Amino acid sequence: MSSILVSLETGVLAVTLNRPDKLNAFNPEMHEELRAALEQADGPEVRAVLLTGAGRAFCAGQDLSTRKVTPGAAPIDLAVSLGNYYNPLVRRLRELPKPVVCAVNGTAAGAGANIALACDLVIAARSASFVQAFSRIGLLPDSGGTWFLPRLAGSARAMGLALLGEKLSAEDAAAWGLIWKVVDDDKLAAEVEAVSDRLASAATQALALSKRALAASSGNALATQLDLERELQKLAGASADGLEGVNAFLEKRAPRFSGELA
Ligand code: T3D
Repeated sequence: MSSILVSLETGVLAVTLNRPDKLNAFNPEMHEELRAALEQADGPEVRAVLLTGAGRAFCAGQDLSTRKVTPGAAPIDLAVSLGNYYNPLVRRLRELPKPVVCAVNGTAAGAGANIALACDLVIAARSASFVQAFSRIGLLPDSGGTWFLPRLAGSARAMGLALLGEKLSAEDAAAWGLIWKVVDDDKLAAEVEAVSDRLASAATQALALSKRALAASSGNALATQLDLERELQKLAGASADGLEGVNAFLEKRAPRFSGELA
């Protein structure tokens, strides 16, 4: 059985983590398959990505059954795992010039929680939860957790989540600004499909430029960010979709965006 399911429909590349009996915990095979699936997102036929999990969890982070060390043996070098797998995955999600929607269908724990937070629009089922499980097993948050949490939730809440490793409900995650929204469990599939379809018919380049500008903002002074907006808006305004958007508005009709990246 493949540990990643992939389908492409109406411009949306749907990627499902598919190790439900392991709560979709990551092993090297799942990392490799996910990497390959996300490579498909480079094609012009893909205009949005939807990431979710099969079964009752979104993802329980690293598969800990591969991490048992016998007493006296050399420890596993976790820097290798982060360098080969988790860090490139988070960077890929952040740098992909297409919107990534994450449908958090259940528990998101450890790296699973932070991979969800790395996505652009996170929509969670009401029964879902987020667990920075790392401290419980003697680790610190990775996969961008120490970067995302203080920026999204503020440093006090970031510290509490990281040090205590307590379960945060989807509703609190939304109230704390960690995610876009929470919906009833039976509405999740329809909601994420509607949002993904909407993004897949939007002006893809403008969305990519928005991602780029927002990503740069946390390291920029306002003056630098204003300069960046000026440069990027020049590109957006000169693009086919930029022209189509304004023309459609003036002609009082719905825009037909091509989604071309340049
Ligand atoms: O190592 C590196 O490469 C470095 C990178 C690390 C990144 C990380 O993600 S480190 C953090 C790893 N993840 C965790 O520590 C989470 C561990 N899991 C849990 O805390 C809980 O299972 C959950 C909060 C996710 C869910 O709790 P609950 O009560 O809903 O389910 P459960 O009963 O605990 O788990 C159900 C089964 O899934 C159970 O197996 P069993 O008893 O039915 O055979 C459990 O052992 C298994 N499971 C859950 N998480 C993992 C896992 N098996 C392997 N790895 C897991 N991460």
